[in-house]
Amino acid sequence: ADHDGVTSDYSIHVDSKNTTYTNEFIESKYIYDMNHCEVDQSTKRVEIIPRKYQYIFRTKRQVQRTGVMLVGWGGNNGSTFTGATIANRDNITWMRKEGEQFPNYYGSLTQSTTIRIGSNNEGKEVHIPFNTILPMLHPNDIIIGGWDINDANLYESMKRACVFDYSLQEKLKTKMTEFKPLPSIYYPDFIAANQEDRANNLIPKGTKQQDLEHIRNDIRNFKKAHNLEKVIVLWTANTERYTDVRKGLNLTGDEILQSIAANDDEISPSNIFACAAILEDCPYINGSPQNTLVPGLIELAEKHQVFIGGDDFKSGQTKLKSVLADFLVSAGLKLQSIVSYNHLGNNDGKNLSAPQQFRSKEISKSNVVDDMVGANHLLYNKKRNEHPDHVVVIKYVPFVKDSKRAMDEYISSIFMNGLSTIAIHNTCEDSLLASPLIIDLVILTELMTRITYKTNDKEEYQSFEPVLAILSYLLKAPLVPPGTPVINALFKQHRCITNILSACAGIAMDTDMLLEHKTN
Ligand code: NAI
Ligand code: DG6
Repeated sequence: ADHDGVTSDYSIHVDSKNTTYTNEFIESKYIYDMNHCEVDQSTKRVEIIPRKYQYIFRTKRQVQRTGVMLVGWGGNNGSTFTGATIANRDNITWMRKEGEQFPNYYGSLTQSTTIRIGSNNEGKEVHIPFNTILPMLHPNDIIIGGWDINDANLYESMKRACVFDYSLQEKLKTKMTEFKPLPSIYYPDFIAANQEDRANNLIPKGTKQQDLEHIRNDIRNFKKAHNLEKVIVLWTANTERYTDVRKGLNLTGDEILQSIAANDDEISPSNIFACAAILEDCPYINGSPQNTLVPGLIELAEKHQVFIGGDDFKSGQTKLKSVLADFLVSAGLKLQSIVSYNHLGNNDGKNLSAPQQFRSKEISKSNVVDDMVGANHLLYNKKRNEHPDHVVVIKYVPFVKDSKRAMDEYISSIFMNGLSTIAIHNTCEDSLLASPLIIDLVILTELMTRITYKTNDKEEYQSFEPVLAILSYLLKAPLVPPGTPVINALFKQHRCITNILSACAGIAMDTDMLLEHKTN
């Protein structure tokens, strides 16, 4: 009764001199208040100097005709994302023993969440759908394509994934059969040896330079064939092992281009895809944990002003971890031990049963509490480099297929040295958690390509920094511009997105103070 919600067929209009609407743009003047701090260790005093920065944000109103090219299209995520998008677009319903089922976009930040925007005359809170804050691409309109080293069409992939109910698979059969992944690049050294029998859909064997040209050509063809204004390339293929990062190989843009030209063994398939995307002016998103986006590729993206984002979709266990750890540490409880165990039986689990690929995942799953621990020096002694124990276990159990089991134990020291142990068990189809993230990553990345800003000292509007840290909410090991802080705490990441979009729309951001209800 205390809420007033609107649906996605509403639009918003901001009645303020700081927000202007033209046919082409939404323009918003925004004052960014920031505390500059000077810490004097000798006098133990923190001097806080409030500073104000003026920004003008400009958002193009016209959404671009956008395609996504998935690397690993025939995998569980690729087929689930594709089938779900078709089911939603065509309003396909299906039967299961509980009765008729309707498609939805649950789990998608852009499609299934709301933002509190203010209050109405009766003091009721007004919530708007996330995707009405600024003009956004609709998932039903995303044109989907991509590559896979396996030649199965998308119907066969969907069947193999065992994610959707049988009757939904049958209803999607005609459309999904039409989709066939393009042949891809396979360098066996990078994914688990147990994937070899899938590799039957490969581009002709040549040099890595030829592979790069081939993929660039695929992107150009896809863009032209579908008359697209924007193509986003997103890696949802198998987790690769880490590549070396060293001088001469991939520390600069020139080095990585030279290493590709020299056919260097340490250039991975994902390096080639990222490089091809950047050179084709297409944003590249890494949904897996490997270190594709080496310094040389970041430099290349900066040079070409193309957005990149990564790493590793953040779906269930890690999302919860980044909430729970934040809650415990923010409550003044000293989180001492986290043990995260998973077993799953899909092809991802099979690939991760190999040590080097597991190691990539272990790294991305392990660093997710560092910022919360680092922010509380009262609980964790910085000089002693105190940090909770953190162990990650993943086991492959074919029988459970895509239905992943995740068990976590959190032990914290509490008041007067008591202990609190929290144990969590989650069972859930992994790909049904990951696929909505693909939707959000595409929609938010497309939106970011339409936003520019200007500060007082600049003449020209410019794009945001090419490394899209704003996508951190959706990714386990957020890639951020060199030298900038990594934020893992989930609700800080959430506020970062909603506040930046609010600023661009010219809406005062939600401070949660609700002063109107606390003052006379
Ligand atoms: P999957 O194993 O079902 O699909 C991967 C697909 O990539 C396969 O069809 C495989 O043939 C293909 N592939 C491998 N190398 C390729 C290459 N060089 N070029 C083109 N295709 C290639 O895996 P799934 O479950 O779809 O996951 C995909 C990735 O997303 C994995 O790295 C996984 O760790 C990551 N991920 C998955 C999450 C989930 O909840 N499902 C969450 C977080 C990350
Ligand atoms: C088992 O850990 C397989 C992985 O690919 C995960 O399922 C995936 O990375 C999701 O992990 P999380 O921690 O975001 O739920």
